[in-house]
Order: sequence, then C-alpha cells, then structure tokens
Amino acid sequence: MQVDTLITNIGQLLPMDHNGPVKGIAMNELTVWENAAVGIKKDQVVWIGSTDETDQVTANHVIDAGGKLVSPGLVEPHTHLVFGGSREREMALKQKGVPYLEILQKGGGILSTVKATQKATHEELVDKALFHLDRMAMHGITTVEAKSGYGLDRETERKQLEVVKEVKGKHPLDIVSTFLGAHAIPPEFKQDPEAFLDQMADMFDEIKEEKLAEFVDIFTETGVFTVEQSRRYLQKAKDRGFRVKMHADEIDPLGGTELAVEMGAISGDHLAVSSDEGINRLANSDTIGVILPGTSFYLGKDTYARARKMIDAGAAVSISTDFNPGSCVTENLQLIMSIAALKLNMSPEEIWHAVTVNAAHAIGRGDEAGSIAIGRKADIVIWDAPNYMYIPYHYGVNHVNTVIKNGNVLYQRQEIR
Ligand code: IZC
Ligand code: ZN
Repeated sequence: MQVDTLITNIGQLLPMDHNGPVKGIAMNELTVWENAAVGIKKDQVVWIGSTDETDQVTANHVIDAGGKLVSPGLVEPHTHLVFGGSREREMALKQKGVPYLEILQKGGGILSTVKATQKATHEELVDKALFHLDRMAMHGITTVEAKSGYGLDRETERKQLEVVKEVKGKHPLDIVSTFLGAHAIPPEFKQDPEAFLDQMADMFDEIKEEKLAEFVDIFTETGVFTVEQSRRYLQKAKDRGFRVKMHADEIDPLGGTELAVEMGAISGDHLAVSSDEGINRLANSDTIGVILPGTSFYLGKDTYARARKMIDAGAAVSISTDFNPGSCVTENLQLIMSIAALKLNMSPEEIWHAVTVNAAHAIGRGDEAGSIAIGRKADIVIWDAPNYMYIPYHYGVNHVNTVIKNGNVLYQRQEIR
C-alpha cells in the first residue's frame, strides 16, 4: 500500500476505537497495541499494523516514533475560548477567601470579562483566540469546543460567535461552537432575569440559520439561573433544534445534574457537587458527565466531582480544562489529566477515555475525533513518554513531541541543544 506518511516504531498505540461513548467500568479497559505503525494518506488513517509488517507499505515520508507513546489528538470539550482582558487582579481576592460567586455578585468575575469583551474589537478577539488555540495545539489538543457568554447582549454575543466562525477558517484545529448567552445576569437585568433569558432565546433562530453555534448552554447556579429558568430556556433551545449542554452543580447543589439528564443534554458539565440521585440518573442516561477538576483546584476548593461514584455507577465521563480567564486559566489538558488522577481517583485508563473518545462524543464529534482508526481523520500525537500511564504521572509540563492534524505535522518540539 502507498501512503503519504508512515509512523513506525510506536511503543504503545492507543486506538480508542469505539462505536459510542465508553461507559462505567469499560472505561478502565484500555486497548494498547505495542510495536505498532500507522499509515496516513491525505488527511486519513489508511493502514494500521505492526512495525514488523511495514514492508507492506511504501511511504513518501516516514516518522520513527522511537518507541514512544502515540494517541489520538486530545479532544477538549469545554472552553470559554473567546474573551477580552484577564482577571489576574482577582487572584488576591481569592487568596483572601472571597468566594467566586461573591466576586461575581459584586460585578467582578464573569462580569469583568464581559466588560473587557464588549470593549474588544473583533480583530483583537480573533488574535487572542488564535494565540490560545496555538497553545492548546502545542499541548496535544486537536479538537476544541468554544463557548460564547462574555457578551450578555445581542451585539457582543454575536461578535463572539462570529470570532469563532472566523477562527475556524484560520486555524487548523477543529472548533465546535456553543452559544452560552445565559452565562450570567447582566446588571441591567438583575431584577428581571427572565426578560434577559427571553432576549438571549430570541437569538436562537439567527444562530441556527447562520450556523453560528451547534449547542446551547446555560450556567445553572446560585445567583445566576435557577433550575426552573434553565429548564424553560433549554426547552426553547431544543424546540429550535439545538442540542443542549449545562454548567450544572459547579458550586451549589441545585439539581443541575438531574436537569441535564431530564433535558437529554449531550453533556452535563462540572458536576462537582452532584447529588447521589443526580449521579444515579446520569449513570442511567446518554448524557456525558464532563468533569472540570481544574476549577475545583483553581478556586481552592476541597470538594471535587465524585468521578469514582459516577464511573462505578455506569456513567460515561469526560474531563476538560474549562479554559477561561477566571476559574481555570490553563490550556494544558495534560495537567487536568494529572488532577483527575490525584483528586478524582481516576485510573490512567479511565483518563485516556475521558480526553479522547468520550470528549469527542460530548461535543457531537464521536464519528470523527478521539480515535485512531482506518477511515478516520489522522489527528495524532506522539508523546515524549514510554507508556500511557506516564502522562498523568509526570505532571505540570508539556509531554508533546509531535502533533499531526489532518495528516500533517502541525507542531514539533524543538531541540535547544
Ligand atoms: O469566566 O468565570 N464557571 N463560568 C462558570 C465560568 C466559570 C467562567 C468564568
Ligand atoms: Zn465553563
């Protein structure tokens, strides 16, 4: 067989080839092929075999993986990619013990990013998003979900969604757009959050027609939107043909996990304080639990999502950075893999399912991203690691050696000596 690129001498290959999200104890069963090789033609994987069988393949270009680990490109299912400004000045408040929701109530937090995003030009936001996407790519991510939600008015929410659309055309990573107009209550609507939600829901039709977003999301939280408000808003989104997501049970246990399941959400995200009942319902549903343990860590909390209970009960779990300027300021999903090992007690096998196949299903990309399989897009990472357990183990640094996106080398670690 003739291929464009052949990756040979792969120490461990993680194909992650599944027909759907991987649930419950199956998350702990990881298929690993040793001494493997992968052939790529144009943007697709066309051949997978043993390094000993590569005489069957003629390649224009050979990459010797040198016995390293090779995985699918990581899938990042929850980011607030497009925003103006930054919030480093709030770190001192957090150190004094001022809670996240109190900072928000006083007009800081999300609302301070909203002001900066309203002020920023389209071009500034595009440049900033491209910068963060480059950094995600360098850390092994090849597909990213991106939310709006720092506009909280029609014009700025549109601006954010249009930035995502432009960035999609400019950046090699695949980007999946989510409308999070319901991210906070703007001060002018403090007395009437329902009217604000109506205004955001009035944007659904144009967003659908112009294909500006695939998913609709809401922040269901104390001082933000109630479960009842969220139910009504998400039902409207579903009636307009959107699949829905939720920021559920991040800080206060309001029953957001139960609502995500009730609404048939593609994912319920955060779930840091889900109830037992919420976890049971999640486990018996098709909703994927996207856990963001970096936010618990970054907000200085002792409470982490009960991932063990979720997986043991049978749920499909994914993990994500939640990259945003307030509650988790990192593009490094590998760091989150370590936090998942240390604070969620997830096994390395579970963690790899969480950042590939399950993350892809959480953003409706289960058919194209998150696996290495014949006929699939060639989104592949070669890691400076001897095995899959090594990535969560050696924490806080970038282990990427090479990122291949759509069959082409997108990033390669540079030698400095
Ligand atoms: O900007 O603080 N939780 N939304 C809900 C966030 C965190 C992002 C932010
Ligand atoms: Zn979020």
